[in-house]
Amino acid sequence: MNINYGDRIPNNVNLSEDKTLQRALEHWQPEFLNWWREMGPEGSQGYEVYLRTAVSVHPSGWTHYEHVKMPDYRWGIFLNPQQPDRTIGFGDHMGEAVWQDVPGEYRANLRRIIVTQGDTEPASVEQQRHLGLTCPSQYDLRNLFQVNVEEGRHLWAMVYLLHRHFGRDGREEAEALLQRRSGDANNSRILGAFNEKTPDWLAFFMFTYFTDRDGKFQLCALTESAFDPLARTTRFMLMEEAHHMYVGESGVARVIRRTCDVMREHKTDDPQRVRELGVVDLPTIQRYLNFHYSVTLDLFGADVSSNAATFYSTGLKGRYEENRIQDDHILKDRSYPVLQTAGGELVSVEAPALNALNEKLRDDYIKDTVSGVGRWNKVIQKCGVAFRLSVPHKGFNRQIGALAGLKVAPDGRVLSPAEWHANVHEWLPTDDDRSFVRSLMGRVTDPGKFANWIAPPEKGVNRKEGDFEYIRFG
Ligand code: BYC
Repeated sequence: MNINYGDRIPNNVNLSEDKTLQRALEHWQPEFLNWWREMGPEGSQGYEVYLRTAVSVHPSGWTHYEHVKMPDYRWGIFLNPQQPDRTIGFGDHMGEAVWQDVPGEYRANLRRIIVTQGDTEPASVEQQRHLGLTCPSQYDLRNLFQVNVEEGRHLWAMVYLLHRHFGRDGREEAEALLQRRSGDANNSRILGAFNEKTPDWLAFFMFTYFTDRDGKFQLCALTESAFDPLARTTRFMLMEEAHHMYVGESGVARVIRRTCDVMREHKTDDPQRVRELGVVDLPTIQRYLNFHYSVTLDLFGADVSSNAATFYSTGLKGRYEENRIQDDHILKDRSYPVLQTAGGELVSVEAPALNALNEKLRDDYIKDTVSGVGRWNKVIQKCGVAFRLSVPHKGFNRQIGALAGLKVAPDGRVLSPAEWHANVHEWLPTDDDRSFVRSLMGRVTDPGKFANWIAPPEKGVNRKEGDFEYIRFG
């Protein structure tokens, strides 16, 4: 297979000169395309989609928009420019020069972190594979596809690191990333949330708001890494992550706005009546929020984790905004609060700070998340509706860590299994909620038209006018 490297694979890693990398990619790229055809957006291969392609790390490298068939998308490999004299900012190697190659003793752990990160990217494309069939508009369909191709690029980013720095086992891991499948009982994706279905567009917007935000925090922690190629790659990925979270936040806001407009117009706050009017009632939105939030909290790992301590001490993974934190960046004699149960209640106890780093990142995530929920509440408030959304307690519906399996109400009360089962239908989406939301999902593809259950966006992509043809269906 002949690849014109500079053109076909935009990159700043000197691909045209790197024969080893070329050989690895020549093998992997066709397999990636096979995976894309099999597991990428269903029925979309012939569409020409108005997509943004990253063509350089310069800020103007982002302004490249054109109609392109997705299998022809130019998945590129970009690392943010190397910062001369960068030193390690935390852990046992603090103050030493960052590494351009993988130290032998940290190879297994680094590979594991890169593989875990890489695995989430194709997983999310698989989860979102059927959504295009029920898109609420061309604008939204285009955003879905943009998210999908960028997750594909994030996979490339991790595969580049595996191919370039991990030899044969890196190549094997890169292949395995194309073989696991979201939700497959025999060969599932690594982390729990990436094996859940994304069955409808409300779930998609919640996923991009909540779960892509886990991406933001995990990537931020990896931008601190002593392994400089990982730090520089993840720094660049964060630019794309920001767009995904925007799709989520604005998507949910538009669903809320439409619901509130209909409630006001028909002077009703009865969820059943609201449903009859063809929009998503606010309690159902709250239940979706509870689900996606709690499933995403699990992605941060166990509250007390020796893996997390090792990753930090050895310099592989830092904290969110490490250099803004005022402490010794070694954390050996510090503590951090985590939750436990005692006497049927959740209580806060101090754990060694090094072991509690997953919990610290989860807490940083929670702060960031809550502010966006506040912005959704402003939309509701502006419409004069009394309802308010909120995030449930950190212990609600957890499956990973010390709180796993505990029955905790959204307000933090520890419940008996019987109390939980009697009330869970008010807190998590029921089969009925999901089939109602599914029943709203038609397919709207006329330029400038939107499904009844969602308000139009405030502005078009790349300042395009409302009836712009984002997709040429061919
Ligand atoms: N599901 O010591 P612990 C994104 C396992 S999202 C299933 O706490 P550790 C994106 C764990 O593997 C960001 N299993 O684990 C978003 C371990 O297994 P072993 C993705 C889980 O190592 C949207 C055991 O439980 N990036 O980019 O601290 C669209 C003990 O746990 C889960 C990263 O995650 C789970 N949720 O793990 C597209 C960054 N959690 O060793 C993309 C890389 C834990 O006992 N990953 N386990 O067999 C890491 O830094 C860490 O591995 C984790 C925490 C954050 C996942």
